[in-house]
Amino acid sequence: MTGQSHRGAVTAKNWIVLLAIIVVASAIGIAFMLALRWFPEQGSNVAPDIDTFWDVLVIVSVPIFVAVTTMLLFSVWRWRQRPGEEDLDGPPIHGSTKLEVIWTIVPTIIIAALTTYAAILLVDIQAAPAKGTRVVNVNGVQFAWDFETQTPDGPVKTAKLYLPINEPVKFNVRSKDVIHDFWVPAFRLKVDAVPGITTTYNLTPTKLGTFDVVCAELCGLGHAYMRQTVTVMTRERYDAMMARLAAPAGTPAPATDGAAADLGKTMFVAGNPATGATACGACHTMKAAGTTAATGPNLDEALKTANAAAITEMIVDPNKQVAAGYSKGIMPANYATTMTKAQLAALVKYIDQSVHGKG
Ligand code: HEC
Ligand SMILES: [Cu+2]
Repeated sequence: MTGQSHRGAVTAKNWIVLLAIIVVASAIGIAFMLALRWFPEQGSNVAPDIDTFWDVLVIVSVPIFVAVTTMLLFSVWRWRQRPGEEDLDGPPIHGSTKLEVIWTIVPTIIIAALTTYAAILLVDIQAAPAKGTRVVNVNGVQFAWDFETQTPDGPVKTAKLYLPINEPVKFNVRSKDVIHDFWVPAFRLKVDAVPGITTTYNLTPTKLGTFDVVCAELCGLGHAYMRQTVTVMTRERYDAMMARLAAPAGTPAPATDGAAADLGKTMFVAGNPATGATACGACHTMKAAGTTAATGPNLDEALKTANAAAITEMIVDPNKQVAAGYSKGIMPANYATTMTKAQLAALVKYIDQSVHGKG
């Protein structure tokens, strides 16, 4: 048996209360959302525009969320089933063309307006860079970025990104293997690094300091280690830095044994940012170096019986023999080119001594 449950129409008083709730809750919601610090400091010329865009999205979407939630809760409360109404049915509804037109057109206008705003903003901040803009080639590879900057002394390859403040820069982003995504949160812009094509964006760093560079596309087991830094410096410091990095290789080899051990440890713990050699300690545990990472084998155990020659081979050609239980392709295979012979020798000597307790 069916019957009808009537609760009476929504009164003008109901509407006033509902509207008041929506207005007050929206105001509180917007104030709260705008007070939160969503982003890191603004490090580029485009950051303020993008943060403003975010604020606009917050201001538009909070009232919609609040209104929908309020009406939903009101309906659940108002038309809830009461004892004895288990077999009743609501009055039949035949739709309302007027309502349907409104709830199609209003969201369409809101979305179209926001999309237009976003498109104009994007075109605006990605206007073609002026001629002569500094170009940095950004290369993604599992699992590191390297940066190649043209300088008067030739190209300089670094694992840390260096930029002068208040000078526009264009990034040419490429990948050598899978899809990565070049992102400096403080700069706000990001773009995929796609094998086979070059993607770009340009901006002007506006804040001195060191900021994170991260990969924003899950690219394999070492994805989380794909974190480097960008240092924005004054033009004078930048020029001096580039001139130093562009100096021909073959920096004087350390003279004494003590210095060689220091160099070996430095290579292990810090790698060689200037050439893109990732620090071993980022992935390996080795007691003497004080590192505890577990992406690769614990070297104290893995190298118990290995001699210097074997260690050298495992470093320069890690895919020749992959350690049991680990995947191929995580350990960088570029150490033969990112380290000088002297650095490699010092590193191997340091590891050999460390794991065999001769340190
Ligand atoms: C991104 C992470 C990562 C970095 C950086 C890294 N490795 Fe590895 N390494 C691995 C993984 C994973 C394996 C195991 C798979 C393999 O053998 O290729 C491995 C294997 C090894 C092995 C062989 C161990 C065995 O049991 O056979 C040695 C030796 C080694 N790494 C030394 C180094 C040294 C020295 C450096 C720095 C120059 C370094 N690794 C940098 C991840 C890394
Ligand atoms: Cu990546």
